[in-house]
Amino acid sequence: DSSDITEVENFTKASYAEPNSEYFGQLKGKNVIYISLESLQSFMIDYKLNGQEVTPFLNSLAKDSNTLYFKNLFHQTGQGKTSDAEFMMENSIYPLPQGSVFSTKAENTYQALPQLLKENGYKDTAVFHGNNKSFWNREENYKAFGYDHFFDESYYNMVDGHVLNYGLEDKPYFKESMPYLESLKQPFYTKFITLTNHFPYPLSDDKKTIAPGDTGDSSVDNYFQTARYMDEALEQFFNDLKESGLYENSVIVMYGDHYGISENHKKAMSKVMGKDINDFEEAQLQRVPLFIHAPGLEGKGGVKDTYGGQVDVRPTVEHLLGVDTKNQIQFGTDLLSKDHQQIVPFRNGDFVTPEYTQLDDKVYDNTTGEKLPSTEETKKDQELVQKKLELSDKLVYGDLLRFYDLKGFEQPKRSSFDYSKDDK
Ligand code: GP9
Ligand code: MN
Repeated sequence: DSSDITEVENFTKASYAEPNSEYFGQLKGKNVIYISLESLQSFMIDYKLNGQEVTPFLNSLAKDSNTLYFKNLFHQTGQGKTSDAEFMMENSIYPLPQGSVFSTKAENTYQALPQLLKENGYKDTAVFHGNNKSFWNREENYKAFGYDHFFDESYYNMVDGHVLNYGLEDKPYFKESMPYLESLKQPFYTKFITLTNHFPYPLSDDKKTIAPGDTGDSSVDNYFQTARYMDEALEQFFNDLKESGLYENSVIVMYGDHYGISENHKKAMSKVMGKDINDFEEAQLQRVPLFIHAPGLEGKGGVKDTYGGQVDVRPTVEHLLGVDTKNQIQFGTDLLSKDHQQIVPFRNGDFVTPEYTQLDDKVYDNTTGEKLPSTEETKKDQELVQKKLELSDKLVYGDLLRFYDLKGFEQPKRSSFDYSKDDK
């Protein structure tokens, strides 16, 4: 009931982190392009396989002075995988401990980023994805989030040789997206969801431009090849954005959605990483890359070692866009703020801080990987993590945002969206 929303409101507002004045509004009015990087883990950035970079384009972006590259960002997804990551990016709320929030809670009231930005001068919102719009119940969630357009597989040429695994391959996908993107009113808010770097990482031989790994575990070995393909697709997309003129006026936010190599591949990953992958190291591998790239950063980028999670991306981006978030209900905080607290919950209640990692109530020193005794401090951090997850779940299960009156926010009307109406 409404006393529950008050509890959530008091908690989230108490953890609000003031924007960093060096960055607040730096990207005001820019087009926003999110890209979900399927299954990309941070260890791939700058990784060399047989002396060769796997993701040379992303590596170069990570070093670009117009990129904020976060190397200590962790995914916080549960069983909803890609869709859980989308949920956090746009709501700054945790996904569910069991099942997928997209599949079960699409009828909830949300105050999601696409709709929020419409209240801040954005004129069009769109998602691009080369799979069926019903996958992960996306269509229903996107209506609740305020998306005007959803270019799903019905807008692309799903022809032999271009379709693999879950849908359209990334290169034709980005290529065919360009005319739709250019048709949007500016400034726009958009999201692209890549697919090719998805388990079990198949790719036809003529599209492989790097040799596979040599661990003998085929999904790990092939992962390098599909990641390279995705990297090339992204470079092609950046070039097309430049050619269209959109690049100069856009911010491109790219994030790894979740791990690609599960804990069932520790043996192969030990070979890849050159060290024994135990539980502690497995937790460190849950880092996913976050790039915020924009010419409008005017050289204020850099590699950031701040610890954070996917729930923190929304307030970070909003503040760069000059959007005041003080009254928003959100569980994340601005990664660029000096008030950002570096305690990163995983969805199962484990957590990571810059100093230590807690897994199953066991505490590990990040420098040595050795076990440490619990202390007052670790117990306090654990309580905070539990409180966050508990209140977030209360919010979602109780559909509590329907009781929260966010000033200036207009609830999107589901019936006003028809995702089959755009010209093909
Ligand atoms: C499917 C794509 C992959 O449309 O998002 O889903 P995943 O299995 O990674 O959640
Ligand atoms: Mn995914």
